[in-house]
Amino acid sequence: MNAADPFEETIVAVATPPGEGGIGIVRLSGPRAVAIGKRIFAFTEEPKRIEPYRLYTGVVTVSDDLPEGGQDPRKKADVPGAVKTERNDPTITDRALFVLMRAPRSYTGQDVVELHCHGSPLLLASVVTAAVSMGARPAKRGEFTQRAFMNGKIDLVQAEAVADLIAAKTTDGLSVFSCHLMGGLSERLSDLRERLVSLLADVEASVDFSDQDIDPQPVESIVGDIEASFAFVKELLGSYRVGRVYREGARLVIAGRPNVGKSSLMNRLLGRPRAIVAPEPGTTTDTIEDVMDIGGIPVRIVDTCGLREAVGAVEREGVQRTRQALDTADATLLVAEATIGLDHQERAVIEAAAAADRRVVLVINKVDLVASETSAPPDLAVPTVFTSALVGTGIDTLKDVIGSLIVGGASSGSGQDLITNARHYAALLSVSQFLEQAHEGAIKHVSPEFIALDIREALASLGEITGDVTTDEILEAIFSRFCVGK
Ligand SMILES: Nc1nc2c(ncn2[C@@H]2O[C@H](COP(=O)(O)OP(=O)(O)OP(=O)(O)O)[C@@H](O)[C@H]2O)c(=O)[nH]1
Ligand SMILES: [Mg+2]
Repeated sequence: MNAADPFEETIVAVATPPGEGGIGIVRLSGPRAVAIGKRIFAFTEEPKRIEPYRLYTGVVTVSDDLPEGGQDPRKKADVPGAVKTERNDPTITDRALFVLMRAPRSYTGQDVVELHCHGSPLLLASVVTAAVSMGARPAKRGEFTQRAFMNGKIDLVQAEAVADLIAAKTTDGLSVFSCHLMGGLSERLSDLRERLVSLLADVEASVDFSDQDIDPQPVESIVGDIEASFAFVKELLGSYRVGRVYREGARLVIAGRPNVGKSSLMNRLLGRPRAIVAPEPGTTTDTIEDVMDIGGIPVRIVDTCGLREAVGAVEREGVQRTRQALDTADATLLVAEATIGLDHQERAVIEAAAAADRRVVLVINKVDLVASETSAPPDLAVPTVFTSALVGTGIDTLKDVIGSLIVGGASSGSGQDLITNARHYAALLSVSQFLEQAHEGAIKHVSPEFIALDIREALASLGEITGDVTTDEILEAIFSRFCVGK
């Protein structure tokens, strides 16, 4: 490492969440982690040599006048575990634990020291300040994980999975991201990489021998190999429709005429009175959103202003917002009343959603008001659920239908090598386009150099996903999503 190497800097941050807690951890990573840690922490029994991966008890002491490299204001704190403030010499101490993870067997691949203190935000901030006064630098967002990536401990897919795992909103999402973190997706991508590399070798061999009298790899076998890789990429791309919602959640818009019970349904789905419900039409004038778990998927439910010929300015704006919400929905609940047949506007919403390949469920609400069993309009090929938001009938069925509509029949939490991330999707799309080009070239017997070029481009796009090929901007964009301390 040279002097300009950012890894030469020792970084420090609070690794536990902000706020008060039983334990708060300050983490140091870098060549001076041990030296700085030892100056802040006094071992109960000073070890001859600090053993890594072993917890030591002791006292953390931070003081405004901690001398450079020197002796020991800790002695001034005669009540360990207490916070003591002396005039002219404020000293803060806490009983704590010290653990060293020695490079390269640590999260970042560098020497890492963790000081496990009590979870006082002020105390932890003081420990960080003390470490900084001793030469550490406050860590940037995601910098510990970025170092893990730079040191080859994890690839970029795994690094991103750390942020996704921390932010997961449902247990199914958690299991998808933990699979990514454990390397499940990386392994599949590396299989693909191997296939493409061997394909490239075959194609390049035929370039080398093309002007000689040696039989190159038969075109059919190259075509077949490209097709196999292409199918594999297509399958991964196809998983994005479901995978995306684990990461970003799905938007479910509840729409329909005024007073049909949209807000009542939202409240029933959420299990609490989130939106105002009233007997007169026009109660909801704006969009109202809330998040819940439906079948393992984080779903953002959007209640809307009833669709109608708007007269006033507020109504017009409300209806306009409903239209916008419908345009960005992953799925729509079109709510109608059991006592009234569907009107043309309701049919139009269903037909528009179906035409735009958006998922829609027809909800026939207020079934408690009709004596005989109602049936779905036979001409509309959409899933239909009969509910009473007032009584609670049909709500579980509705949740099941929404769940399977969003994941499209794939059982939630199954294939865990899903593509969940727009960046991965875009890069894979480009892999598939280059493979398509290579395929076309091979079929048309173009010169193998061109096929080789396409395969190289496909490999470069693939490398962007795992981080074999990357730029500072990509890294900045990824790690700035993290919190400090991760
Ligand atoms: N009988 C019966 N009444 C219902 C049902 N669902 C809702 N209601 C009643 O219908 C009225 C309107 O309900 P809301 O949930 O406010 O309807 P909305 O579609 O949100 O109405 P707007 O916001 O005005 O467009 C209220 O008096 C509800 O109690 C139901 O399933 N059965
Ligand atoms: Mg309403």
